[in-house]
Amino acid sequence: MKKTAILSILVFALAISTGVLGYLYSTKMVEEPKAETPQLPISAMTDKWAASAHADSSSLAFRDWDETEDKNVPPTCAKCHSSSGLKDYFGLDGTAVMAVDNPAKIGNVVDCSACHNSYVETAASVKFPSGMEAAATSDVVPCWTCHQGMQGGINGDLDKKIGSTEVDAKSENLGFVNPHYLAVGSMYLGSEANGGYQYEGKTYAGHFEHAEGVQTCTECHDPHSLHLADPGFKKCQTCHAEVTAWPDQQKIRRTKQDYDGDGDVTEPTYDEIQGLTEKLMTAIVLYSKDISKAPIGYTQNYPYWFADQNENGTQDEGEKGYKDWTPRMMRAAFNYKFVTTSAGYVHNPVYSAQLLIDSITDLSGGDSAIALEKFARP
Ligand code: HEC
Ligand code: HEC
Ligand code: HEC
Ligand code: HEC
Ligand code: HEC
Ligand SMILES: [Ca+2]
Ligand SMILES: [Ca+2]
Ligand SMILES: [Ca+2]
Repeated sequence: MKKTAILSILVFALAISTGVLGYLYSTKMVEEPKAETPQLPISAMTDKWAASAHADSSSLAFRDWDETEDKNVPPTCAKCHSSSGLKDYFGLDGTAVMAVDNPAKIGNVVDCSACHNSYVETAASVKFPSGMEAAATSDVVPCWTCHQGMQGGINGDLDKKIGSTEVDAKSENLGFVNPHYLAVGSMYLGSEANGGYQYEGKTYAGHFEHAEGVQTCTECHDPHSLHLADPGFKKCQTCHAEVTAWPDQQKIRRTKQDYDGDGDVTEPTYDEIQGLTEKLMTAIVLYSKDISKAPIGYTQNYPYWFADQNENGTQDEGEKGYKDWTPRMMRAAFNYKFVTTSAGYVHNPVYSAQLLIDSITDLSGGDSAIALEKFARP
């Protein structure tokens, strides 16, 4: 008896609450068109921004210089790790344009003035680390400027370091060249920014031609909260019915090709790229043992690549940064980090697949033990 009583109270309460909610919802729906009370856009934007990663002054991205002697963000880092550095780069402080001339204060986050300023209003292009310049609308100029990485695969330090070293030879001058983090602008633009290491003789996809309403950074990301722009995942659902919650974006598939060569042509594109990523890692490790004669391992934090002396895949005490690089390994390692730190599957799946497949193929040219599966290069 007691149980049924409780149950009926619950059902009753539920009925009332859904009724009330339904009522509120319907009046809101009815009233919405004539609601002329202006929202307070500035405070709404400020609240969203304050809860975002851009405002997180405790994040390592804004605190990495805490222990330095002069307690400053040096000019080479300030462009993306502080608003004042970006404004210096834009020439808004009276210094040269396209150059950071002064160090910035620590903890100066990505504030309103990074994106809302007179340079951004009129800018029509953005320069990338490869030296290439791409036409841009002003809303994405700040995004592309900070989310572009620090190295282009070609025309960058990578080829300079390699110089004339033979592809499978080790040399003391060689070392990991880091594309840096969240280089999503470069990923999105593909060969129009030359962000990845593009192999000679191959052609590469340009920017990801997606669909109307989801082409630009700010069409998909709310520039203040950084989350998916309203109406969130429902925006994806209009065209991708499989998206019914976050992170269902990872279930989307449109391509008919088996990028990772595992015979599965129904798995999500996320898994095609993930499959290639894993195969590239296997290839790099195999090559390091067979050709460099020193096993390598990867960790998401500095030094990223380490000498995995006991070959267990994790960095143990005493296992230092990797030193036995060959040019082939450097290119592959560069592309591995570039694709895995820029959510390649959603920002440019074709460019991602091309870079990963070409990296595995190149490594196999030096180590015949690396299996070349039936990758479908898009
Ligand atoms: C082109 C823009 C750009 C430049 C230049 C740049 N960074 Fe970054 N950096 C970023 C972005 C974007 C992130 C995003 C980090 C994240 O994942 O939280 C980042 C992340 C980091 C992080 C945090 C990594 C983590 O695990 O959260 C460190 C540390 C860092 N950068 C150091 C540096 C240093 C040191 C320099 C200068 C030598 C530098 N960066 C120059 C854009 C840049
Ligand atoms: C990372 C870049 C970025 C940052 C940081 C940023 N904004 Fe914005 N903001 C934008 C973009 C881009 C738009 C245009 C939005 C759109 O078109 O959807 C915008 C739009 C706005 C608007 C609406 C303007 C209009 O015409 O409707 C207001 C108000 C605003 N921002 C205030 C702020 C405030 C206040 C801050 C700091 C607390 C801030 N923004 C930080 C990029 C940024
Ligand atoms: C001044 C450089 C700068 C600008 C301009 C900038 N970003 Fe960022 N962004 C960063 C840094 C640095 C981080 C990492 C922050 C952290 O770790 O707290 C980041 C983080 C992010 C994240 C990750 C959020 C998360 O929760 O992990 C997204 C998404 C993002 N930015 C999108 C954008 C978009 C879209 C724009 C343009 C409207 C933009 N950013 C403009 C530097 C910038
Ligand atoms: C089609 C919509 C779409 C577009 C266009 C888009 N993004 Fe994203 N972005 C996403 C989604 C979805 C995620 C989350 C991916 C995941 O975690 O699976 C994401 C993730 C990110 C992240 C975090 C990556 C990480 O690994 O934490 C950053 C930074 C980012 N986007 C920046 C940008 C920038 C800058 C642009 C413009 C060059 C852009 N995005 C364009 C949908 C988009
Ligand atoms: C207006 C329709 C439309 C909307 C809205 C849309 N997409 Fe797409 N999406 C497409 C089309 C069409 C393709 C195939 C594009 C191509 O390959 O040329 C695609 C492809 C993709 C792919 C790559 C799949 C593959 O196999 O190559 C991903 C990932 C993706 N969309 C994510 C998203 C996300 C995340 C959102 C929401 C933020 C979104 N889409 C919103 C139409 C849309
Ligand atoms: Ca300057
Ligand atoms: Ca597959
Ligand atoms: Ca180990």
